[in-house]
Amino acid sequence: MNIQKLILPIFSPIFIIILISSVMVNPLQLASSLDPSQTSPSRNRPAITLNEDNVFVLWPDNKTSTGKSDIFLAKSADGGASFKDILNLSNTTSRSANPELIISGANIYVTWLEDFNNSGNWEIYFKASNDNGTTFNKPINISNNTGLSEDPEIAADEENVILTWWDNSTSNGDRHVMYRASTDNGITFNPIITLNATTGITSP
Ligand SMILES: [Ca+2]
Ligand SMILES: [Ca+2]
Repeated sequence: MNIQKLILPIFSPIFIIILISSVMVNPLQLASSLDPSQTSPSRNRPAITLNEDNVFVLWPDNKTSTGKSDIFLAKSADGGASFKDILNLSNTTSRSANPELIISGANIYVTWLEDFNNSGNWEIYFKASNDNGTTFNKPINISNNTGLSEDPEIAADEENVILTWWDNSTSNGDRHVMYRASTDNGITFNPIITLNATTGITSP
């Protein structure tokens, strides 16, 4: 067999064009892949936390009157033996997804993604309870920008609450890790800090 005949087609212009086309990212596929409802199904799962006998389970559900998902919370006060008082925490006519929660003393902190006004602009929403989940404060739009905000994570300690998420709202459209902190149990939040992986920490 003539090995040269086999090698030459690999370097032919047609083969190279096919190769480049196969590795290029289709812009439509990229846009689709940034839709949290499509790319993060594994993240769109129930979340759970507990404090002594209090167990909280959080999940997204589209069995709503609008057919658009909301974030529901179930609380058990007997170590998970029984649950009652299922609360609809988002209660919006747009999609609500990817919930996370954390407990710190009598404070329950919840974050999720909200398809703001069904616009495709996903935002990081936050809601706090300061009475062990009996009542919740009004939701806060933590990201509040026109970029795609997704994958929120939350942590808390005493009166401090911190949130991080991905966001592409910067001028060049790059995705950055965003950070926002509260020092009063989630009542108010400091300005957003953008964590830039290439130049260090910058504030918008
Ligand atoms: Ca909703
Ligand atoms: Ca946003």
